[in-house]
Amino acid sequence: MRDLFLGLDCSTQSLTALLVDYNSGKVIYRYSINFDKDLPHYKTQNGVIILGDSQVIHSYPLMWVEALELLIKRMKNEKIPINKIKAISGSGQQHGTVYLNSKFERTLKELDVKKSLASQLEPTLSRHTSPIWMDSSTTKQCEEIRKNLGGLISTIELLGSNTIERFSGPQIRKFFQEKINDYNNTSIIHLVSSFMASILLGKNAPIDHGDGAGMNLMNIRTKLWDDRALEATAPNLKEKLPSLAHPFTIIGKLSPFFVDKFGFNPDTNLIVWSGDNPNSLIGVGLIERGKVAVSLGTSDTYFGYLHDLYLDFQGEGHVFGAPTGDYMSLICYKNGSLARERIKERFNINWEQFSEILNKSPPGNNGKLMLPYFFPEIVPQVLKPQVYRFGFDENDIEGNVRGIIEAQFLSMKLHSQWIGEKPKEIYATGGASTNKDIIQVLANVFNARVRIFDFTDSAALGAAFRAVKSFYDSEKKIKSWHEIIYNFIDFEKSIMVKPDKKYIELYRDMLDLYKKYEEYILKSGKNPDLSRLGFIKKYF
Ligand code: ADP
Ligand code: XUL
Repeated sequence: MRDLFLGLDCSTQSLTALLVDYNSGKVIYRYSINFDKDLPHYKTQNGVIILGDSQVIHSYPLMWVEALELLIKRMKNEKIPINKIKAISGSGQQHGTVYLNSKFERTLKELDVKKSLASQLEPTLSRHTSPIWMDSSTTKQCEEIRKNLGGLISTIELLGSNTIERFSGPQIRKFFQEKINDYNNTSIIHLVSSFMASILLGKNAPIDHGDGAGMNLMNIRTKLWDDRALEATAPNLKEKLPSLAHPFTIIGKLSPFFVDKFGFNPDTNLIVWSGDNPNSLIGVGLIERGKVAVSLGTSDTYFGYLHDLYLDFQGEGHVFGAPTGDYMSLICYKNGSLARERIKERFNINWEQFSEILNKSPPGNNGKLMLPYFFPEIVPQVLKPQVYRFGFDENDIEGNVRGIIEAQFLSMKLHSQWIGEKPKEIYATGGASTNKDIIQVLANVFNARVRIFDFTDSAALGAAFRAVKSFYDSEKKIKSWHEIIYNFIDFEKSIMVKPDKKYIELYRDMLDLYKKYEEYILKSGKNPDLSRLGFIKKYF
């Protein structure tokens, strides 16, 4: 008898399923629904819609629901043994909020197998779109909440993060201020993760501590909703939020809708969902200190396992709950894959050509340097997008290709210093981690080895690992994280990209230069052009 587990990941651009077989330690099925391509009637671009200006970015909860039904339908049509699945867990893009009215839970309990999920759930939404992590339109609300909580330091002490534009609390406050009637008609506010879990469960599912920490509403120490934060955000908010749960909680059995319509086993367990970054932490096997992961997905993130709570009082970094019950640190960039794609599209090249061009230019880019704010940026905070180029222009193909990659990793190195530990090894994941040439620049800038895996779906894999762990623990066949991770991930087989020691000093100097340009542009610092000329003289 095979023990199968399903990990789902509802990310910015796609919904992915990984079916894993614990006994063979293998992923036996992968399927992904791309929102733009497979559900074109929502007219999303890269899974999102831009409302008004570049700061208001939403997506459609019904699109995620339709994707879920489509995905499971395809699994059934392909005769995947879904009746053998023991447990399911999932992952969602973090921070996004879904607003539902009083019909939601009743509708979930009475779902009709003859009708589609989306058509039945449409009347239960009190807001048809969801603000997602790319939205940066809540600066006013962030300031109001922060002030109410006693300023930057006390906010970070309480919540593990500063108030941040994309986080759920400020987004909820904006909705309450701008659409008071719709807010009052909202009975429950879910995260993407708990919304998707609720549909599978057939009733409201809790939010886990990993994703809950990305809301500006959860006390980072007690891991409970914080009354002061709730009050500073919107009235009667506590009654509109699901409960909070440990990341290994079994939340119930799969809803009869999925059992009757698709043939799942009625005994299929559901494990609480979490955010994509906490899931990825476990999905790449990060359960110890000294190593960090860099995820190059729609967002670029840099994160690591924390045994103890460790806060960034500068306010750029975040602390979330980790799937192990400990903590994780994280910084997140909006100018990730989509910014790299801007350069790729500008010169009409594919990723192979992008790599070739990257390799033609030398490390240090002949002293050409970019500040890559194609979109509003999170770290450092840049609300009005603008790309700054020093020593080259937008028509210089080599300058731009190397310029963006070096800028992204230099910024990551600069802004991750609060975490304290210098990583000896970096685990790379996400769509762009398949690109070895991009990864070589990461290794050189950080002067660290980078491990590339033969899978990039670390969030879905992490969700499957959490399903494995919770299921076996509940059956008293306890398995350690180490055992589960090593059962599936063959670390020997992963590719190791080594830093080229020739460039240690060059990138140290370039980091200094990058910092000066950031200060020059963002904090009206001194113009560092002379230092850049010195850099060119020294290395080129
Ligand atoms: P998410 O999970 O956030 O939706 P993924 O981790 O699936 O995103 O990553 C998708 C991104 O990966 C695409 O937007 C694309 O830019 C990038 N990508 C895919 N292949 C390559 C490649 N060979 N080189 C660089 N980037 C790539
Ligand atoms: C993390 C963040 C993004 C999203 C989407 O704080 O905003 O990484 O989780 O991937």
